[in-house]
Amino acid sequence: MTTATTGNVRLKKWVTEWADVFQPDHIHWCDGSAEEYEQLCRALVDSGTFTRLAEAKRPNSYWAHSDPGDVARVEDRTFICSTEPEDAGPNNNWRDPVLMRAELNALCAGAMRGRTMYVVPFSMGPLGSPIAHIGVQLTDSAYVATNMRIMTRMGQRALDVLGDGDWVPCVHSVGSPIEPGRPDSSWPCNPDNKYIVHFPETREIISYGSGYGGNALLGKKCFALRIASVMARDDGWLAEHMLILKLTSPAGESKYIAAAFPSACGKTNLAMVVPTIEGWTAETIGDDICWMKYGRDGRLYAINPEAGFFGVAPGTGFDTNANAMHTLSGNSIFTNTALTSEGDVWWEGMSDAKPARATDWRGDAWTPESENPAAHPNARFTAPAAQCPSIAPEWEDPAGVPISAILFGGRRRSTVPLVAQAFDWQHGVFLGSIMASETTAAQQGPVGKLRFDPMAMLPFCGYNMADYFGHWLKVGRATAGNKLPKVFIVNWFRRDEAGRFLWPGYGENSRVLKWVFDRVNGTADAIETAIGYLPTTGSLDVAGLDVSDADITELLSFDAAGWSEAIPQIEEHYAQFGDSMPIELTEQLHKLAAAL
Ligand code: TSX
Ligand code: MN
Repeated sequence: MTTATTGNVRLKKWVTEWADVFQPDHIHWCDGSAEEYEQLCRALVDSGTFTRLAEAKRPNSYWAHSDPGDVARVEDRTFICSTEPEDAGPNNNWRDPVLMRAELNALCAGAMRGRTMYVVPFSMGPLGSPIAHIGVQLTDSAYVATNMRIMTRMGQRALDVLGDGDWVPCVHSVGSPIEPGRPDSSWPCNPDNKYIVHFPETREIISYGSGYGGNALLGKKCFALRIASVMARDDGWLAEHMLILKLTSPAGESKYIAAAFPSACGKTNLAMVVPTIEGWTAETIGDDICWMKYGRDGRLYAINPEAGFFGVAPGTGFDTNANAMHTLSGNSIFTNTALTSEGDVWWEGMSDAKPARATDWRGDAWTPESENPAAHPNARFTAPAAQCPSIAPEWEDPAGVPISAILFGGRRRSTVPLVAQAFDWQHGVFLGSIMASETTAAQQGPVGKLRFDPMAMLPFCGYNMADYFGHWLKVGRATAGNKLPKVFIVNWFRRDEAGRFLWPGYGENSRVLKWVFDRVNGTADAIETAIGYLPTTGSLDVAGLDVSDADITELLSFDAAGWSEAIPQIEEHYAQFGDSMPIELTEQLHKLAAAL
């Protein structure tokens, strides 16, 4: 196989040291070439991990299904190992870094026996961008190496950018050495002994026991959010769980919008939205992560640190997200979807027509009469962002794109209006810090209680969330107020008493984006309420929209009673952070309570 080379002495030493611990049979430095990708895929087909899809259906694409015990991120096995527990905060599982290192060293000893250790150099962000950062992942999973090639700029070109510089060390093992003479499993992992560990002070990641997504593709949640949030805190920038989209008006003016949503709110759908309103276009920069640094002009410039989409498949179809469907028409990897008898993939929500016969995500025979879903609810596609029809031409601009607006979205059946604008940055940080979704029967615990997910970062902030709020406030003080993005809250999920959605969502969300665009330009009307500026009925474009006036009024109403009810829950949410909570935010809460 072709191999990458580097003159980085420290990198070579680090690789040798870990090879001594893991004791792999072989070491392979990934160069990121197409030939290498093909060979890795062929090896994965031979080991039973990959099934190649029918070339006529989905060229150069593969289907994989995981161990049923390794299908999602494991938050209870995710650790932040700062020296002081207070630096991890109540939002993280803290472990002593010295003890954790000892525990991991014991686990990792010989863990790659019988396997190849892949050295995967990668850039998070366009190569050489001043907003980008380099990582190097060691992994004994060829599945991970192939996914990393889609999700990042991987291989020799990342090493060339690294030169003699610094990288974020990412160490990964599936924790399943091959005993001599024993066959390998098609999805090696260690389902009962997973560790997703972050050392924020030394900016290191060690992941053990899982081969799945966010646990194993370490550039994504572990590096680009948890470790990067710490780097951003220390160096004055923002690493956020946000999509980035470009919105262009009929007059040809473009603005860039970043938006944070908790999981299951349709972030990827919004990133690829097709506007319903005449003359407006939306293009995609990123669907999950946004790194923002100040430019010379005092504005925040954003990049998408990723090069692909690792999206939830179920619910993705031509009716809900046509751009995503086109993106994954080839050169993609599918994990825990169903495999049809015709050699294509399928999942619930992909099409109304179900395949007559399929293999479900567990590898069992499936028909439409089967009781279980064909795809796992967390089934994923891994697809190159460059294949997205709505990708903006400047998505790889090393300078990034200037952000004009930041949206914080939640899934709220009541209280939160369709859209509101924060009074200023500080108030915007307050609204982001109280983002929440109502609990449903799908979650454990009582139904209808607020589950807070500040800035959609609860599982991804690598340090104390109260300090993170403080950092957001500090970032806002670093430039002139008029250079900062305007902050908004949005909620596509308001319902009436009968449980009917009041807002059609999807492409119609472009009407909300238009109001945001016009507010940034100062051309849309609003009325001031206790929670921010709400659109006047005339200022939201509802022309040709099949929603009753009563529903629009309800969507844009200020629900004083609902907000009053939420205040004690917000107080409880803030109280968990104790004295670390920034005074500015508790003052914002007092002000809101008083105004109600
Ligand atoms: O992604 C969604 N978006 C954003 C789209 C750009 N979803 C799916 C969320 C789960 C991943 C939505 N669901 C959205 C939305 O705006 N809105 C809703 C709620 C909804 C669901 C079905 C309808 C309407 C709203 N159906 C009809 O009105 C017929
Ligand atoms: Mn995400």
